[in-house]
Amino acid sequence: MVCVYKHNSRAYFTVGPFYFFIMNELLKLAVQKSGRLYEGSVRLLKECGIEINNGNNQLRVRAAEFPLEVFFLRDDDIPEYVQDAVADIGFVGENVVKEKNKQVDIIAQLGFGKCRLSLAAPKNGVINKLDDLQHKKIATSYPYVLNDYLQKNNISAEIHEISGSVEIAPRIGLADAICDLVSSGSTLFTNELKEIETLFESQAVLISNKDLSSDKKEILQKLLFRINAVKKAKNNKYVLLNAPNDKLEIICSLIPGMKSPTILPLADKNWSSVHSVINENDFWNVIETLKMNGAQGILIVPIEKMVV
Ligand code: PRT
Ligand code: ZN
Repeated sequence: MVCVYKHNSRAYFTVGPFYFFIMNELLKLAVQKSGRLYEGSVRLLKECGIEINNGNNQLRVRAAEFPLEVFFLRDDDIPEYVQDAVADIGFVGENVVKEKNKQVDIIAQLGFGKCRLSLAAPKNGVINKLDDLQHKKIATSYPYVLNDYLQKNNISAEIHEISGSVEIAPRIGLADAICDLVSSGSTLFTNELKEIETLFESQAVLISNKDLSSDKKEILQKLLFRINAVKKAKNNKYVLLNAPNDKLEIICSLIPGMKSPTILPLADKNWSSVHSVINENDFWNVIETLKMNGAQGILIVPIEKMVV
């Protein structure tokens, strides 16, 4: 049976033991229209159970079964639109947030679009470290963050702002060095440049307007809950192994899991099956130590969602 009722001016409906808010408001999310962050943004929403169909290349699309409206924009515009409440939240590179310097809150790191902003100079030239940039010309699309970084390090250099193909600037005589995003390093390599200093590491982040209504904050919390479950699942693996009973204590201490491991008896009375969760970061060390302590038949399985 479905029941609809009101409490504190909010509408709810219940289906059996479950209850749902009836959201009148939609949270407006800005994502990149096309480019390096588009795929990751849509994939993350999908992993959160939020389907958006941008088949006709529309500017805005209503998500299915979640109170979200997605705006497709150029990444450079997203911080300003979020600051001005044209959008409530956005997925955008932290590098763009820092460069645009708008009044927005960074709520979460999203784990894709990873890169770093670095200074680079010709491979066989005289510039090998930050101090060598004194009174030199640097080409960049990041004049604000570069200027800030140079000032903090007492370097006086001439900044040339260019909007694309920064990596060719030294070769055509426009600048002595560049400041640009690097991910694999192959663009620097192809252009015979070497990295001399990293200003910061970056990845896609979730930014928010500073004055969301309480309804919108509530939707944002629901979205964050899903994003965190997806991120945790990606950082963890489910592990199943067989352990001799006299080694159970040490093996369980190596893979404590979320609360504690599950231990199930095997047909062979001297052995047990242990199930737990293992973090991606120290994965190989832990697996080697498990083996050294007698674990056998170790199976590692990906986790789709993880709610702690
Ligand atoms: O059209 P719109 O303005 O929306 O997009 P855009 O062309 O300005 O941005 P886009 O799609 O190129 O990048 C969007 C975001 O992706 C950036 O703001 C970063 O947050 C992130 N990102 C991650 C990168 C890179 N990696 C990256 N490698 N953005 C750009 N690059 C470029 C870099 O500028 C350089 O030209 O790739 C080259 C270096 O790559 P490697 O692999 O050769 O080192
Ligand atoms: Zn851009």
